[in-house]
This record gives sequence, C-alpha cells and structure tokens, in this order.
Amino acid sequence: RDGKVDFNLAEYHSFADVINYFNALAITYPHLVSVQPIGLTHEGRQIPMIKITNKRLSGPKRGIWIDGGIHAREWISPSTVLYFIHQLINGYDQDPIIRRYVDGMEWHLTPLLNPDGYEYSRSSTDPEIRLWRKNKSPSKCTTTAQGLFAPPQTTCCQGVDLNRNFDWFFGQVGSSTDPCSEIYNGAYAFSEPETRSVRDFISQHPMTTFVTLHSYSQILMYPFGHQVRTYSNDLDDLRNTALSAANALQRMYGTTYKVGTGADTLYPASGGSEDWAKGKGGVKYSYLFELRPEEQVWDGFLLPENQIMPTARETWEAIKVIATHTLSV
Ligand code: ING
Ligand code: ZN
Repeated sequence: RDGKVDFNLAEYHSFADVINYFNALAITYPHLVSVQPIGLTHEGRQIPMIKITNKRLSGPKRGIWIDGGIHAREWISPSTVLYFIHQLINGYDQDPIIRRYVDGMEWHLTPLLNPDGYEYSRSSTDPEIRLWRKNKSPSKCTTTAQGLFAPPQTTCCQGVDLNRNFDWFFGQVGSSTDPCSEIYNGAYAFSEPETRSVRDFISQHPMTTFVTLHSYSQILMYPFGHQVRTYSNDLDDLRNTALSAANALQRMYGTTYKVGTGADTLYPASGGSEDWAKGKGGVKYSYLFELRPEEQVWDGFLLPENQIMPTARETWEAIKVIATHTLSV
C-alpha cells in the first residue's frame, strides 16, 4: 500500500491504473514528482514517465533512467518499477539514504514502455495473447513463392520486438526480418515510436545510469549483448558494480542471480536498449535485469501476484547499490 495515495503494489495493474496513480502522486507530492509522458504509441497511448527529484534543489544532478514493460508479457517488470517509485517518494522523509538519492539525482522512471502490448497481453488468457512480447505496430505482409505450380502465399503479422529495434548492430544477430517472428526487428532501427521516444528523451537528458527490467531468468546483464566476449573498456567497473548489486539482492531472500553480458549468459542479440544506451547513448552504467523466476521454469511469465512484493523488494536492494555508484562517479 502506498502512504498517502491509495494503490495496491501487490497486484498487477492496468495502464489506466498506472496513469491515475501517477496523476495522484503528482498532486500529492508536487515538490518531488513531475509526470512527463515521453511519446505516443501506435494505438495512441501516452508512454508514461515520472520524474522524481527534489525540485527545491537546483544545480547539476546525476540522471538515472529505469524502464519496465518493454516486452508485453513480462508483467513483473512494470510492477517492480512502480515499487521503486513508491520507495523513492515514501522514503524521502524517513530514510537519509533515499534523501541523498532524490536530492542528488533526477530519476526518470518509465514502468510501461510498451503500453499497447501490455494492454493486449492483459486482454485474454489465451496464450497467443497473454504471452505477447512485441508492440502492436500495424500489420506487415510478406509474400513467399511456394514452388512452380502453387500460388504465392501472403502472410501478415503485427508487432515489432522493441528490444531488437535500437541502433546497435541492428539486424545482425538474434533478431528476424520476418514480421511474424517474436523477435522481428522492424523495418529499420528506431522505426517504432516507443524506441524513438527513449532515444529522443535520453539524447535531450543525459543519463549516468540506464536500467531496463525484463523477465525472466534471474540474470543481471551489462554490455554488450550482441556478441560473446565483447565488453566495454570500463568492464571491471560495470562488472564489480553488478556483482555487488547481485549480492545485495541475494542478501534479502537468498535469490541467486547470474552476472554477465546477455551474449555470455543467454544468447547473442543485437538492437537491444541496454547496449545502445552504453554504446551510443552516452550512459556510464547500463544494466538489464531478468527478474524472477529462475531460468528453468516453463511458465515464468505467469509470475503469481504473491511474488510481486518479494521480487520488487530484493531488486530495489540491487538498484540502491547501482544508485550509490551513480552518485560516486
Ligand atoms: N530478454 C532479453 C531479450 O531481449 C537479452 C535479453 C538482450 C539477451 C540482449 C541478449 C542480448 O531477448 C528478454 N526478456 O526478452
Ligand atoms: Zn524481455
């Protein structure tokens, strides 16, 4: 439960609930909160972003970006970002560490980067719909020859995998040019309003830190994910920070995380936001969390609501480590 604003963090929420929650926060905590949508989706929804900082303090502040919900079916990710928002706002008067974070940094939190996909995923328990991953970009058709005497086949499909649509070795590995694929990368880099909104916001608001939340597998990734054994020149700093973040996370409930690049821990894939943020977005600390549950389960996207709070709490411990490093560079 939130303090002054009534909102149950322990359940999954609709897009409309999140919008209403943000508006209530902006009214209740005007000195800390601004609501600043970063763009419009294909279906005309606003992509909600909340900025949290002590507005009474001017002067330079470190920028930190956290997004969730880039993939529609990964419901735990938006819920975890909402918990971070709650912690920052409600901890401000109680906890001196949080006060340092909110005084010294500008937090930019986007819990639902893909609201069209999220709302679609919420609309049915039919696996085709509940397990939707992409956005809801208009249908694209491809025609393929069937051989000498059969007529050519045309198939049309909706949606781009937004985490293949960033400009980082776009279209090279772990992505597809087939619009019907789950990992369809789109017609060109930044063809999608959701990815363009991230690019445009970050180019206008430089960030020290970029964090993107996915599920599932319990992995904390740092760049680069497009090729195995490929790292930034400050690898040691990124890796050591990630290791202490994963340690802090584990201390809470014993949840174990792997730490490494996406390519080294899972599979190589290009066009991801975390790689783009580090490689082209001017960010120092760039991380991707694969939240609960562990890798081995088959129904990992259907995380029960009773796991929202533990997942959010332990992940917040990791975020605090990353925030402390953000303040110290
Ligand atoms: N996982 C990420 C994906 O976009 C990833 C992880 C990114 C792996 C980049 C390797 C490289 O495929 C989810 N949850 O989709
Ligand atoms: Zn994902």
